[in-house]
Amino acid sequence: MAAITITPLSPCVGAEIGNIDLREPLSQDEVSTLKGALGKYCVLFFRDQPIDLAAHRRFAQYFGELHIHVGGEGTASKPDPNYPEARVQHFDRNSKRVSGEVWHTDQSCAAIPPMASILHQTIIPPDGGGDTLFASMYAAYDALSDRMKAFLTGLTATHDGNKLFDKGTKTVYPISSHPVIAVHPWTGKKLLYVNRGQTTHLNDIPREESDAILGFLFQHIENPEWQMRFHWREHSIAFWDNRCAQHRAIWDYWPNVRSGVRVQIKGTQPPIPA
Ligand SMILES: O=C(O)CCC(=O)C(=O)O
Ligand SMILES: [Fe+2]
Repeated sequence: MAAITITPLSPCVGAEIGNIDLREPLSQDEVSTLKGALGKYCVLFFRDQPIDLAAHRRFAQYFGELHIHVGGEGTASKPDPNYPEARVQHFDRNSKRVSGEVWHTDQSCAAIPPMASILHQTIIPPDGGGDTLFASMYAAYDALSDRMKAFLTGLTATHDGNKLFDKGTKTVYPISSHPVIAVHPWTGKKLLYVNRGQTTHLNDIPREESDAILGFLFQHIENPEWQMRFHWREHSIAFWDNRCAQHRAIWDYWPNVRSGVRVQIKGTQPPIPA
């Protein structure tokens, strides 16, 4: 079979992978090409991949162990009854909310957040809705002024699952501190590591300063210059690097159905300070 192809979809983030069949095992060469592309483009997309859960799990396991969601009962997605590390993300007329409607990094409240997420959509709304936005945190960091980069370097921030997940459940959500500027362990590139979904405050500075700076950073992260919008088709897959990408789901398709399955890959270490 011809070598896999990598086609960038925007200048800063996202690439489509071609010449690959995820129903079949991958070669070591293919896996290392995908790893290189993931760290570089932050999110990889695959089209027309009608995989079952076994192939989905096998694909994820080329990159690490499978991760179990730390959100417990407080999430819009639900665990697969047989494989708790797989989450069913089914939304329809009866849904009160969907997963990921605010810009975020998946489970940054965890001491070791998941390294990556792999989402496979099986039912797509008929009206063209249900896109997902992705943003590059490398580009968001690079665009800061040298003064702001210097100020943020060495700071840590608190990430609290209570900010994002449902209140009033029995689940005790994690709370962790992570560097505001982190280094990607594969590429060595610096990135901005705070997110609207879970970051509550910058540590060791007054709350007023923290609120103002985080307010600026959240807005900065959401600048369309370093984001892209992915339009799903049936059996599309998005594989995002949860260290250098943030994402946001768009719920513009109610009362239509959108249905997918996601597995996540465990992180191997906490975010590395720059
Ligand atoms: O449904 C989507 O487009 C993404 C939802 C989300 O935030 C996630 O799967 O982590
Ligand atoms: Fe998410």
